[in-house]
Amino acid sequence: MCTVCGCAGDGATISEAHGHDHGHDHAHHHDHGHAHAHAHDHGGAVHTHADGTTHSHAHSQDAHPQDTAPQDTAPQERAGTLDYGQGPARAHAPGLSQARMVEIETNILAKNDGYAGTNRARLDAAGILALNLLSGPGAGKTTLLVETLKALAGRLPAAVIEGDQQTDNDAARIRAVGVPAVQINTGKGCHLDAHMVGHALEKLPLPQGGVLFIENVGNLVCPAAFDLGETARITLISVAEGDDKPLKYPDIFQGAELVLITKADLAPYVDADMAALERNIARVNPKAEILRVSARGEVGLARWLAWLERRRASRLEALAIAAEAKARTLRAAAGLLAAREAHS
Ligand SMILES: Nc1nc2c(ncn2[C@@H]2O[C@H](COP(=O)(O)OP(=O)(O)O)[C@@H](O)[C@H]2O)c(=O)[nH]1
Ligand SMILES: [Mg+2]
Repeated sequence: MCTVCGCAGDGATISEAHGHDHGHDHAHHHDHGHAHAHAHDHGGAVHTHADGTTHSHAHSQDAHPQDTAPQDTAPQERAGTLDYGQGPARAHAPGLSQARMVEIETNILAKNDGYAGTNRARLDAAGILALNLLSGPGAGKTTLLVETLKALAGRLPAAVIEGDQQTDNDAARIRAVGVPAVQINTGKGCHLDAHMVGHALEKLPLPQGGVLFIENVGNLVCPAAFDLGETARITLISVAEGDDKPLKYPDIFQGAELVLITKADLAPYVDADMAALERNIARVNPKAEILRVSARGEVGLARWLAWLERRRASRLEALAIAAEAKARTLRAAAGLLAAREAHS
């Protein structure tokens, strides 16, 4: 995953929910282990930091002799394929041993999980259904969101966090339909992480009892590894991407509760084999629900909206059950205390 590209959100900036600009970006330092990743990844690569400073690292492998473990980094070879995904890290980076990659990953993900837990607690407290939308670039996430938000207007509260490497185009598209949106620019980063989302949550009017859509950076690989504190993941794949993509990029499909096959209107023009695509999604994730949708001509839009309403209802019900259980525990504790006092 991201130990390969070293991306850990350096240079990320976060915009205001209503697009107000204070004349500068809000840059945040992200303390989740990238110091390690930077010290060892891309020898000589230039890094831009949150404070705008830029510097390059030009470490030779000699400086970190413990990182070189040729037996670890050799790919498995079979029938014309060099497979770099078989070691403990299931990835490869020049000059890094598998053990070091696992250590870096574990550090980054443990810190991320801490922030994700904080986000989750906040979203639980506000009764929010938070959906992490994942896809390759251009699968139609923002277009579907715009159509969805228009349809939901006045029915349930919503807000959006947008993730892209650069520009606030997508947040502007969301704000144009009257829904608050915060844009996160990840700079060289290829995914959102829970720390960035935590900052974005501070800038949003939280849609109490409603839905928070988090549009992740368009990328079928890295975003899969990062828990943002979401309630559920939705993976989108357009009919034009090829029916074998779930097999080629399984991670992004495996964690999804729902897979949306987008741009269904284009299926006849791109020779899409919908049955094969659905079969391949089911092979990597048999539990995922699959819906075909189009933002043109409204194919499947009603079923998608019904899924959203259902999911929001089940989310609120689950939170209510948890709150009742907690209330029972508190009452039992109070009863126990009262009984003890009566005895003493
Ligand atoms: N024909 C068709 N085009 C779509 C559909 N959804 C999105 N697009 C187009 O696909 C391109 C990428 O869409 P966008 O929403 O920006 O994708 P994102 O990168 O996943 O947010 C744009 O040119 C959209 O107009 C759809 O359902 N049908
Ligand atoms: Mg988009």
